[in-house]
Amino acid sequence: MADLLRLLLRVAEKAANVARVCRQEAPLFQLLVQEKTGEDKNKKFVQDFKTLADVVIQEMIRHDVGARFPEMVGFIHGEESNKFENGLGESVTVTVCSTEADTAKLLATVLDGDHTAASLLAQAIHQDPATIEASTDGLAVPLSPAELGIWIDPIDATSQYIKGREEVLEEGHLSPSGLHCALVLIGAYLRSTGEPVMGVINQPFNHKDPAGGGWRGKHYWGVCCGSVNVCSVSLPKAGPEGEHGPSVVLSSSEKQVVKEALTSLCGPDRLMYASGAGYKILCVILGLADAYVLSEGSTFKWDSCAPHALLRALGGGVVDLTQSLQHISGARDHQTELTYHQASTDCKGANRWANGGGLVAYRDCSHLRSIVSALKGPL
Ligand code: 2IP
Ligand code: CA
Ligand code: CA
Repeated sequence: MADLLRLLLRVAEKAANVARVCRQEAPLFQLLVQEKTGEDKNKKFVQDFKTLADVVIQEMIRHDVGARFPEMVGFIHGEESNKFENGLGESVTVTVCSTEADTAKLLATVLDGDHTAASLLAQAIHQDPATIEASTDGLAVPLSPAELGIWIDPIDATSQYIKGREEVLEEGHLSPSGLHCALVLIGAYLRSTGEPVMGVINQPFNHKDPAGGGWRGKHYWGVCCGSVNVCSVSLPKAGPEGEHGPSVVLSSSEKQVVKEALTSLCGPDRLMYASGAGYKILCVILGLADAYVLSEGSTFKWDSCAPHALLRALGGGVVDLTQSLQHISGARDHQTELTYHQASTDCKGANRWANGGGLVAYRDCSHLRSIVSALKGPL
């Protein structure tokens, strides 16, 4: 199944190209950032284009994975629906066609006849990405495609992607907002148990090419199944024991009680804020924070599946916060780890796939335990 990993790395890179093209090519960029002015139809059209970038990327990934592994067709899910309504109120199903010309033709119907924009998008979708550097040689993954399902978030942290603030990243530091928070997330899980087993994260806007060639990305991957635990990120060295509590990253919209309880545990300097659910879990993977705590059910299976697989490969995980709070302290168990195969039957629409109980993403179980006990009283 190392073939699947290589394919996911390739399609994630293609997705990153599409995300970059939408910002680099003037006709697409204008659609992306256009202010919502004018009549209602225009407002809706611009809003739709933002979603279209996501839909197109998701369909491209679904198409490429399904073409190579037909056993997975029907089990490749994502955030977006491919049913799309254009500015004229017509319903169009966005798919990737067998030729670039056909894809361009279909996209033009969604883009209200804007052939330039449609051709640029189709070109990026049908282009082969540059070869991905990933040392997957010799990696044997004991899984078959018929056992797996996939969750795709074509662009996580869309608001940061649209705003497009450029940040120069400092090695070893978390940068709270900006283009670098936008990530392509593709995770694979076991259909039988819902465990996340393989994940690919592509960060399309990691740094600017010093030679002026535009944005360059970065990718990360991990596999965790049976005795195979491999991650492209090596575990950062643990800090000096006992001196501090864990460092924790939160959403800026986190509840005050949670901020207060964690300030007592961690100290005020060790609480950080960042945009993007995927980016916050990536910060934990990279050791820029020890944990990510979220008390609300505002993330979804497609946000956490891919980065969860990387954390598991590093010996950590992502648990349901509400369930963890109900558990007897000290007992480290896998029962509270998030799973990816079952919808919540008591919810409707996208919320069926929400991580409804909130979450804690962690690398080290001892941090998880101290965080859960610190939150037990206040929550
Ligand atoms: C969002 C995005 C947001 C996040 C939210 C996700 O996904 O990652 O940034 O909120 O939970 O669902 P926050 O930044 O407050 O953590 P998308 O951008 O794909 O809608
Ligand atoms: Ca998301
Ligand atoms: Ca998204």
